[in-house]
Amino acid sequence: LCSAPTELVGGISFKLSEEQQSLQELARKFTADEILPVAAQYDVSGEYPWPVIRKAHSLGLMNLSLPKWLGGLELGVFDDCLATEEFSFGCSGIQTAILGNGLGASPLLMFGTKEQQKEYLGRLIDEPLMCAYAVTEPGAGSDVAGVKTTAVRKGDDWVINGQKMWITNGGVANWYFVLARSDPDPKTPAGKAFTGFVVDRDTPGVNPGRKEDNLGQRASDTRGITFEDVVVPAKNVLGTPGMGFKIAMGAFDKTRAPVGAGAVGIAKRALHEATQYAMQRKTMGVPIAQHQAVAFLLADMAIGLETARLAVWRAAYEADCGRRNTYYASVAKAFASDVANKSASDAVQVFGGNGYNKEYPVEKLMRDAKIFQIYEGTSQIQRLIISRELLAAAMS
Ligand code: CS8
Ligand code: FAD
Repeated sequence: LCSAPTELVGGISFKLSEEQQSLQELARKFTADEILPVAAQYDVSGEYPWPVIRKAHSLGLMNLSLPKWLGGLELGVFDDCLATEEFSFGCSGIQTAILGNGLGASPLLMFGTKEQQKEYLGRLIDEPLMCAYAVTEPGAGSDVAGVKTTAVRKGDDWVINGQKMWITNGGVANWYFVLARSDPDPKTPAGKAFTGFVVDRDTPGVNPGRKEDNLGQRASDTRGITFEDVVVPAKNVLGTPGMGFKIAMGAFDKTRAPVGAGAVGIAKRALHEATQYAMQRKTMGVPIAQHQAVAFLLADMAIGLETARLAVWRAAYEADCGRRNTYYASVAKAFASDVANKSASDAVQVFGGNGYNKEYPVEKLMRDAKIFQIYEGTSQIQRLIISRELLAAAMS
């Protein structure tokens, strides 16, 4: 599936297809009508934004990549990025809750059997249900190969024991993708030592903890989850036993561009708010936008926004063309995250004292932006991946 612009084969085009323009407009209208008006309220209450999720589901704005044979839209990573940027403009916490389903579903989309897809992805289409991707543990975040949760084969079943941490949608998910070590031999390489499972939330022994009290993206539900003698049928193994690490990595290739798009949404909002404010606020007899020092802050925010979006689009395009996009996905995710953080911080600067206050929207952007440099692989890990890919290509 290649849903990116294709009319200039061999050249380059920034023209969205009619379908992509419609999706972008729908997501933009949904953000204006349903997300922006409630973003501050969810930031304060920390409640899960179920009404927004249900509305998004009813309008077909959730689970965009699910296949047509299940009743989905079968859209590409590029399309997902278009919608995600819009949602994040309104509230990146609500956007993360929505995109969390994309990450949870990604291993099943790539490696699930028809039966697994029908049972678990089909549910997401039928009802506004959430799923989650449970890989990180208290002792293993950047180092996925350090995952300690175990899976032991017992007859036709597997028994999972361990603890996951920082799981988005952890308390509201209907099912989880879970990565566990299935080969206890420490000498077995990561690429063969782990198995990926789909685990129903209501399986005995699955226990989500309390909602974590995070700095930003407070509408998103983040939890630890314990797995205590959780019995999972062998039919819930994704791919084959031992493939789990590669499945977990493959999912990131699809989702790091959309996560970057979420960061672009913050950068766009920061520029929007800062520009509006700079044209109204006066000092020394003129709007502050007329002070070059302030205007250049806006210009730098614009440079970041435009270039980060290009990096995200490139990474998404590569994925939709069926090429391994690990390098581009990490470039996009790392760059867009840094841009979002600089832009949000600069927006606070443009607002002066008001920027530091909760009566104005930009302090939330600064709190929300930080997580983009941490989740879905930290900025350091993206650079590790980029440098490894770069050097491997140079040596080949
Ligand atoms: O550990 C890896 C890594 O990616 N770490 C970062 C972890 C991370 O990103 N966590 C995010 C958790 S999810 C989250 O935060 C959700 S955010 C909110 C949700 C809402 C928004 C969506 C690493 C550091 C890159 C690699 O670690 P190593 O242990 O050094 O492994 P490698 O030697 O590189 O690889 C081992 C084998 O795996 C194969 N591999 C590696 N990358 C890939 C990809 N696709 C397929 N296969 C892959 N991308 C690699 O080739 C090795 O296989 P061999 O057969 O041994 O050669
Ligand atoms: P560590 O790995 O302990 O890293 C600590 C610091 O050391 C970081 O700055 C890191 O960059 C640096 N560092 C570590 N190793 C290296 C290295 N080799 N080279 C250079 N620097 C290094 N996980 C999921 O599985 N599913 C989710 O849905 C999910 N959602 C999340 C939502 C939120 C709000 C948060 C906070 C986290 C979420 N995570 C999720 C986990 C997230 O992916 C991890 O927090 C992240 O990958 C970092 O892992 P860590 O917290 O263990 O930090």
